[in-house]
Amino acid sequence: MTTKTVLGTCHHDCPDSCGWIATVEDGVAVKLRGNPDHPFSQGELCPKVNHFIDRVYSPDRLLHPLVRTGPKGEGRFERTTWEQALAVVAERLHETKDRWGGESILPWWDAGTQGLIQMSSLDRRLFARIGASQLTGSLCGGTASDGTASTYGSSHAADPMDVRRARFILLWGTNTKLTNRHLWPFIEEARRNGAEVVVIDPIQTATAAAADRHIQPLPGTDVALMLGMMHVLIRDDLLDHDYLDQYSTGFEALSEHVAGWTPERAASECGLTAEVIEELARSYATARPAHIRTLIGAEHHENGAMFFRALTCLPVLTGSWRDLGGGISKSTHSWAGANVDDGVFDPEPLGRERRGINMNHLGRALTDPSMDPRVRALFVWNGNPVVTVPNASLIRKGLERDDLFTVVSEQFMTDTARYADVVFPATTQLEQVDVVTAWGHLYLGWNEPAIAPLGESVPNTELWRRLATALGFEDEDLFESDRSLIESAVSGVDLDLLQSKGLVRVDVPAVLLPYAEGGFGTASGRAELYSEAMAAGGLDPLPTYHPPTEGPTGPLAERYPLSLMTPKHHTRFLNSSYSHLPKHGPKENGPFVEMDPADAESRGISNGDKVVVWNDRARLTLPAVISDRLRPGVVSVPFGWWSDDHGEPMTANSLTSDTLTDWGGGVAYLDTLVEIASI
Ligand SMILES: Nc1nc2c(c(=O)[nH]1)N[C@H]1C(S)=C(S)[C@@H](COP(=O)(O)OP(=O)(O)OC[C@H]3O[C@@H](n4cnc5c(=O)[nH]c(N)nc54)[C@H](O)[C@@H]3O)O[C@H]1N2
Ligand SMILES: Nc1nc2c(c(=O)[nH]1)N[C@H]1C(S)=C(S)[C@@H](COP(=O)(O)OP(=O)(O)OC[C@H]3O[C@@H](n4cnc5c(=O)[nH]c(N)nc54)[C@H](O)[C@@H]3O)O[C@H]1N2
Ligand code: SF4
Ligand SMILES: [Mo]
Repeated sequence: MTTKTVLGTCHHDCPDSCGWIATVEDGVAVKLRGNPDHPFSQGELCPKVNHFIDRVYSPDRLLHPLVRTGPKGEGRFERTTWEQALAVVAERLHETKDRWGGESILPWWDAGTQGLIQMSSLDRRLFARIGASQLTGSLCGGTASDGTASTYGSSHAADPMDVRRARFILLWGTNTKLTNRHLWPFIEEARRNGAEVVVIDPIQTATAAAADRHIQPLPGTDVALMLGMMHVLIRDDLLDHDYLDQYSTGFEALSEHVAGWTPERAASECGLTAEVIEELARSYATARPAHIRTLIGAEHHENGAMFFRALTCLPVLTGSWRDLGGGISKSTHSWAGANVDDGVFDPEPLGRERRGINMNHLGRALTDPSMDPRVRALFVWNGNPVVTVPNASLIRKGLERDDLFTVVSEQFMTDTARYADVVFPATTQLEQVDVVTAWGHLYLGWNEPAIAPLGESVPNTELWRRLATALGFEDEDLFESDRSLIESAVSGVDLDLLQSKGLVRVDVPAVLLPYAEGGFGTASGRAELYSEAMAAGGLDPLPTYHPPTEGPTGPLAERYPLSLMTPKHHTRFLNSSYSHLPKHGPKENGPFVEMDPADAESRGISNGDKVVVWNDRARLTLPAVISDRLRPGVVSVPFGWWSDDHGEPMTANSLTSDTLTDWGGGVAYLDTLVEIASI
């Protein structure tokens, strides 16, 4: 028997990008454990990926190309050869392009793998050559980046690992213990040194329960809370005047602007008390270092970019960016740019703009008859939009269209793949080479394939090369090898060293103090509390609170009085991945609707009752769970579950709003209103 160990990196859309070690016996992966040399993940994986080998060898893995034999959505397919499947797809794409134009073809992908080359690389060139529509917007992270850049000129922020040096930690709209579990030990380290941990979240999450203080505002109202905090900081002169003078613009305008935002006014918007806001502002401004930690939870509101715009003003007012362990940490993705440039995958300019379609508007794009040209062919990989994208009922409706040709590359027969005309089998991270640029820490990870591809599955890059051949293209750049793609996108790193060690720190200073002495990426080089650029773009030049239109003060609230949260909830799910696997998502555990005792009582609902949750988009029948984790007027249906055994949709996203965020191209699925009744 031959045994070897292979270094890799988790590919999941998760901030932790853990290093792993696979043990392989006679070509079969038998064990997967965390790489103890990884400075961030420190030898641990997680309850999802501890069973990754079961996922790889699951009897449900798709191992051969399939063509549909039953109605769309029913999931009846038969096996075919690669040659035949490619021929069918190539013929249909040619026909579609000839008849309706290239823009009638839409590629849709997300970060099912966030590996550098397997997430998106050759596809960009191929779909440009076809002249297809371009996917724009972001389901995750774009709004947070753009909101931050409105104040700082880039989305650079602190090294999350420096949270360990903080004496005050504000976890604002992030559920660290669930979604970013390997950061928690660094928070605990700070705590042992006396740090106080405060969580601001409309839900009493596991993270909130573990904190010293939990502040529970109404969803989507944080900008008002921040304006109230700024009011207190300025009123009580808890400011770093020297920092403001040297490194910011617009302080006078901001002072005038927040003068009316008394803690009382902010408190009434947020459903808090003025004392809570006073106390929060004071503890934030007087403790040093004070570290704000956020990820993406709060971006999914109509005012999502404004959340980050306002948040980024706070450490400028207090000068907290001077301190190692201070400032704000969020996605570290922009730092990876020091060594990784995925722009090299972009196609040569075509000399004309291709139509852009926001990825969050998939349902609209598939159902809007006025679109010219209508979408006639759809390619999906690295995502399961029927479960994960808002207004999912509309997506289903679109995918049912007889005149739509759908191709899906997948590892499993997901709710989305069930609508495909042709399904291609995809490899997993154990079977493909990649480099992973983390967004939760500063380490690049190498992923060496540990085993040969199972069945006839192929990496996404190989699918694009095969498809390019089938379509009759000969351009060399469509056939670049995986190694060459990596070499062209990664610079300033010894790739052999990266491959042999499995990880390398990105080339940024060992002591990362991005804004200790200004250095902001704005036109003025300063943090822009008042932003000329925003004003020029027709947006508020100052941080401004706009309540959501689909919220308790909006026009729909009379019919639908309850705000619906649809959070990540399950330690064994990664978005919709794993919810179908036996060790991860026993169907009897969910989904459910969680509600406050007051909302339940006024509707005559008892714990465990079957209830219907509805709005104009959909109706879901779910068991009620009555708890004190929410507040009256706010209910929660956790997301991630596929449809039930009868094909009935169970995804929370059937109900969610696909209104876009204020800027940044994201989506406000957390501004959704519903009503609930027992049945
Ligand atoms: N176990 C597990 N881990 C995951 C994932 C998973 O599905 N499962 N998904 C991964 C992915 S793709 C991502 S992007 C990250 C996301 O990581 P996070 O951003 O930490 O995760 P979310 O759960 O989306 O949101 C965090 C919190 O924001 C809160 N929130 C929502 N609206 C508001 C608001 O208006 N104000 C405030 N203050 N808080 C609000 C939610 O209640 C939630 O508890 O997690 C990753 N990690
Ligand atoms: N209501 C609500 N909606 C949400 C969220 C929420 O918190 N609440 N979270 C949002 C967020 S932050 C995100 S990031 C999105 C995630 O949305 P999606 O990206 O759609 O997430 P997954 O459901 O994990 O789907 C990833 C799919 O990619 C496939 N895959 C993995 N690796 C590969 C590969 O190498 N090749 C191919 N071809 N396929 C592969 C997996 O099998 C899986 O089916 O969901 C968003 N939607
Ligand atoms: S899903 Fe996240 S926490 Fe789990 S192994 Fe992958 S990177 Fe680590
Ligand atoms: Mo995400």
